[in-house]
Amino acid sequence: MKNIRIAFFFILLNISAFGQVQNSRFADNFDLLKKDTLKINTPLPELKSMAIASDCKLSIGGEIREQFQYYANENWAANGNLNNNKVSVLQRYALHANFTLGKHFRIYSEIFSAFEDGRKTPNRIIDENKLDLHQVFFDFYTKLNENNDLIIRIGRQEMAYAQGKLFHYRDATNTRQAYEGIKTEWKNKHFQIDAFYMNPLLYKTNVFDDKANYDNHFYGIWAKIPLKNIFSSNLEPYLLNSYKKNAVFYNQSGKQNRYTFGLRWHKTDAQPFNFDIDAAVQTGTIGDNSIFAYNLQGEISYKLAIPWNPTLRLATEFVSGDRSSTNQLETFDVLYPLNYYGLVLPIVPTNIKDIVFGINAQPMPKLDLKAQVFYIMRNSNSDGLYSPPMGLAHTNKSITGSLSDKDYVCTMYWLQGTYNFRKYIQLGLTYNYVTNGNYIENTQMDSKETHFINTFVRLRF
Ligand SMILES: [Ca+2]
Repeated sequence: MKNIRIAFFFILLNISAFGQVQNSRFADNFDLLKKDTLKINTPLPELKSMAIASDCKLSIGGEIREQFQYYANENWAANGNLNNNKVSVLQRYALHANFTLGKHFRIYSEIFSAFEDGRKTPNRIIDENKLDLHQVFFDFYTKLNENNDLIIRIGRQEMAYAQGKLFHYRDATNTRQAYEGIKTEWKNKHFQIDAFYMNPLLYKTNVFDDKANYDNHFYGIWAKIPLKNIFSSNLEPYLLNSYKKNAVFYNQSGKQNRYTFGLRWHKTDAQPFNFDIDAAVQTGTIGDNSIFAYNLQGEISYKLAIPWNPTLRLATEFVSGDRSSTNQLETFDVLYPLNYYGLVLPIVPTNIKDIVFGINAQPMPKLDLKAQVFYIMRNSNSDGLYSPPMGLAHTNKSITGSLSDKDYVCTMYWLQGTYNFRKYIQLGLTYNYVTNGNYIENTQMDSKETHFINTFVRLRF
């Protein structure tokens, strides 16, 4: 099986394909051969915009990604270093078909296969999913009138908002996250308003065994309003409700009904100066108790007009954690986020205050270099750290059993290079070094600094 997979990979490496593709492949331009906006010559034009009948077209595409990962002291050497000095090989394959019927309908479907070899602690759902239907949805497009467009999307689908801090398809891990439900997008030149109701997918590692998780659901309204006269920025008010049948936090657990009221203001148009500010408040109930939590995030960046075009970036998060033994829960629920701190640090930004300094540069047009430093503190001593999407990751109790009074989690250094080869092949190398701060030393026996190397090659066609 392994040999077949590797042979399949090298055969496909020899096939030239497309580039400039979207991370969620359903957002690709499937009118490629009509409009040719991607300006890519492919030896496989027969896979794109195939005319099945009049006004009825089929496009096929996909992705192969191979990763090699190496850990020293994964998770600050928790679990007795089982995975030290092991190289983990992660492979994933995706194949999608986009079928458009006239101007009003399309069906998009994608199958997905992910494998891991080499870890001593294998079969993690973020690494393995042998074969499953990752997405299948139906789109209906219509014009409400001359200026207003409406899309209704029903089925299993990826979604992402606001840089993925609340909902994301989570690309860094070997498997990706999708949701099942219905979403509408109402667009005109003044705003876009999305409304959705979703169940997250509950993943299992075997063949065609993934199902919607009916114990958890969420619905919401997310608006995007361009403010052309104010730095060409965008305003995004959003309102969400999330229900979890059994939400688990360090100090409370139970049936949770949680509302999120948020406002994001950002300018991310690649001009020299950009910013992104997001503030959210959460209320609701868990068991018989009330919830009050908040999240403040800010980011500014500036691109210098000097050789290599470096962009300097400064970001911060201030996210509430549970404060004390009062009945109210103050832990912010990040819902279904991306891996904000990368693969090396499987924690989500809640009960966190951090500062991030980064620099990106392009020594040549196809090469992107990135260096970042994260300085991460715990916000409340009464609460621990949480893993994606929202599980228990690191205790609030010290080795001696009392609440830990330390709050410095770590400093993480992140070096990354990405090379885009012939538009459709991407090569990447990441190195992370994570210190063990006094909170980690205080709560985990024999904790050690973590090193992590990840290299990948990705082909998309
Ligand atoms: Ca499965």
